[in-house]
Amino acid sequence: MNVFVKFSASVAILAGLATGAASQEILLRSSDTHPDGYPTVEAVKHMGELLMERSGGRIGIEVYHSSQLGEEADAIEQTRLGVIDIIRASFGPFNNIIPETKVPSLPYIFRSVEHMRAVADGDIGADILAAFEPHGLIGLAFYDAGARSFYTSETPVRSIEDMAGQKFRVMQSDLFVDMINALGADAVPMPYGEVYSAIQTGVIDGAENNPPSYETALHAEVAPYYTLDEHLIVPEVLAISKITWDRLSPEDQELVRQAAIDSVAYQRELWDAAEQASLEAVAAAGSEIIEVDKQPFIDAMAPVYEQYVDTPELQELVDRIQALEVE
Ligand code: GTR
Repeated sequence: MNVFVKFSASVAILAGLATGAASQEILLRSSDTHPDGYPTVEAVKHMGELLMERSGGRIGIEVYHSSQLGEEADAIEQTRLGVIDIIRASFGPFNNIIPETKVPSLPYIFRSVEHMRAVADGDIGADILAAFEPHGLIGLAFYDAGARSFYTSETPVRSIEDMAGQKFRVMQSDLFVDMINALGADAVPMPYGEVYSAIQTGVIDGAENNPPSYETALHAEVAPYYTLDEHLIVPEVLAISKITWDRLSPEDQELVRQAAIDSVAYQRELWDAAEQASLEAVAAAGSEIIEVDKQPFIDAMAPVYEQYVDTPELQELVDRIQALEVE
């Protein structure tokens, strides 16, 4: 089947065009779990504008935000199958599928957001993105997601001891389940969209995420204690289905890849502003922002590294990341 026919059909439907005027156009469907206006959603829209401009109006992106195309783990599968063209997701839900994605998902692997950005922008980032291809996806770029911290509904976490016996939602990744176990708590993997009501009904005691997610998913309403332990600086990834990719000409592939790369600076700019604003907004709305001694959390992670850095290749990636000096 000629892909351009498929794409032009969706263009015609989405744009309400009755004629074949749009028959040369390619409209890529992109999935994001976050609401409209969130930095990742806006950055992919920006990528779409760059593509439109550079392709003379031939290639565009339609961003489906708020999990309209399904929760993250399902949307990843749909992208591997070519039903969705582009997925913007955390590295976390890829962990059980693509071994290399476990490395940027390890707790405290990055010393800072600057360290993560330096890894993302260099050879190590390129090697991690290249690891997507055998799994039906082409990794295009890293986006920022700041640092994730724990939040709870009833019992604030003021030290690692307060983790004991509490149930935390994690993304669907075995690594995160064992990370929670290593901290003395219980993990409940579940889709992002179910977290609010799971906390509200007491199925779980809390979750973990970065401040903009904590704010925009309204988790702050039901879990007002936010502990700045910053256990994960797990980045986001932007990936395109290999099925879609293989249907593009080499020239169009280059346009798509470059537009993705060029959207990173915009995403970071939006991210930096959103992170601080979210912390201030949730604090103003009544959340308690708790400073905590991170060292016991860092120390507790050794078994997670032992279990999940389980091949010489993954160990080498860890070593390269740890050895990378940042100005
Ligand atoms: C957010 C991330 C989402 C999603 C979500 C989650 O920080 O941007 O892609 O992974 O966390 O916890 O499910």
